[in-house]
Order: sequence, then C-alpha cells, then structure tokens
Amino acid sequence: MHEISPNHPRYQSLILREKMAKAYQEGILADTALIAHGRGEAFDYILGEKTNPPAIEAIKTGISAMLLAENPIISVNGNTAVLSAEDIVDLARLIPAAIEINLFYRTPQRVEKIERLLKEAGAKKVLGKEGDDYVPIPGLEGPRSRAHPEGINRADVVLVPLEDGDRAQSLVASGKKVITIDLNPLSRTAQTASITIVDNVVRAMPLMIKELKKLKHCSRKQLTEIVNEYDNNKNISKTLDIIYHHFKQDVQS
Ligand code: PTJ
Repeated sequence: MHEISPNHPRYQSLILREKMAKAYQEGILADTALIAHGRGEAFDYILGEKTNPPAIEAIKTGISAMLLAENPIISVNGNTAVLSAEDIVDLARLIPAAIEINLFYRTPQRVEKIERLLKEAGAKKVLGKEGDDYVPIPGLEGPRSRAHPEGINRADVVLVPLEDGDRAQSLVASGKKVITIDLNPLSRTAQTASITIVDNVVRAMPLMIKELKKLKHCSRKQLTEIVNEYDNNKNISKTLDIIYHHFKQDVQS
C-alpha cells in the first residue's frame, strides 16, 4: 500500500484503486476486474467525476421501480461487493430486497469471499452461494447463467450494477425490469437495461438510499407515475450531451 495524501487532486480515485488492488490480491476480484474498473475510471473522468442530472432522474426512477416490485433483488458481482458492500446491505434492508451473488467469472473461492464480505457488512441472508439451488437464465450458458429459484429467477425487478451485456439482455428478455449502474452510457448493458444509472456505483448507491428515504412515503400511484414518465433512451442521450459539451468546452478553452 502506498501512502496517498488527501491533498492529491485525484485522492478519491486513488483510494478506490488501492481498495480494488488489495481486493484483487486477496482473491475477491476476477482477473479482469481491474481492467473493468479502469474503463469505469475513464468514463467517470469525462463525466466530471460527479453525479449528473440524468443519473439523479434514473436513480429516482430505479428506486420507484424497486419500491413497486413484488420481488426486487440486488445482483452482486466482485467489483460491486468490494466498492459498495455496506450500501448494498442497507439498500436491501430498506427496500426490502434480496441479495444474490452472481459472478461472470465464478469460482467457489470467490463466491465464499464475496459472501463473507457481504455478511461482514451486515447481510443476514445471501443467495447464490456455492451449495444453493439454481436454475439457468434462458439464453445464457455456464456459471453466469445461475439464478436462485427464490432470487433472480422469480424477481420482477433486478438491480445489476456493472453487469455484462449478455446477462442484462437475457434478464430483460425474460420479462424482468433491469436497473443498472454503469459509467459507460454506450455499453450493451447500459443500452439494454430498462433503467440505466450512468454514475459511479460508489456515488450512486448512497444517493439511492437517500432517494429511497424520500420516496418511501409516496403512494403506489405516485411511484407508478414516476416510472411511466421515464424514458431510458432519452435519459442516456442527455448524458451523451453532457459528455459532448464537456469535450467541446475543453477543445475551445
Ligand atoms: O466479479 P465478476 O466475476 O462477476 O466480474 C465482474 C466484471 C466487472 C469484471 C465483469 O462483469 C466484466 O468484465 O464487466 P465489463 O463487461 O468490463 O463491464 C463492466 C462495466 O462497468 C463497464 O461498462 C465499466 O465502464 C463499468 N464500471 C466499471 N467500474 C464502475 C463501472 N460502473 C459504475 N461504477 C464503477 N465503479
């Protein structure tokens, strides 16, 4: 570990890097997790490393959809667990929603480590463990197609931060509402999901919890209106406009 000065202009970003590097050394993360993180960092940089208005709108809609759901669930992979374990547990408790481990690069050792991380963060029940029952998600092969019968399989709304495109597509195709958090507005996941929050998971999750506390008092009718008024393609276009203007300003200045 290197000593990082809080005065460093990229302090937050460097702290997250160190956290990810340590988790990789501990065997919690997949071999390519740091590449995925780096791609996220690049997009975060061009988004101004802040939560932009379209993300706020998507957060509000995503929380409304989770509150309206009969069986909401949060699908957790290695990167999300390392970056946001406490927030995942808090959000799941407050909605309330189930938590299921679902890994792209699944190994029994990683599943156990991620389960431990979630339990240490306060999770009472975690689905998708090694010995657990599972059914395949139609259209997907291998370990990443696993869906717990009481979890993702029967869920109507799934929050899947940092997801891979195939899986997001398959979940949508099986009739589920998919909410994702992805810094890349052009990724297949971002383009396929029902509600795409283009933001860093470390900023989006606390904001989701804050929004939940506000929306919890709304009627089902009000929540339904929020969901029905939302247009994901328009929302992503607004984010792309922000990126475009960001570049344009930089070129002109
Ligand atoms: O733990 P596993 O085995 O399930 O593997 C997880 C990874 C993330 C390695 C795997 O799903 C993967 O390879 O994902 P991709 O296809 O690289 O997609 C990751 C997406 O997340 C990319 O679009 C990144 O821009 C985005 N991303 C990376 N870091 C963040 C992020 N989005 C939000 N917040 C981040 N911190």
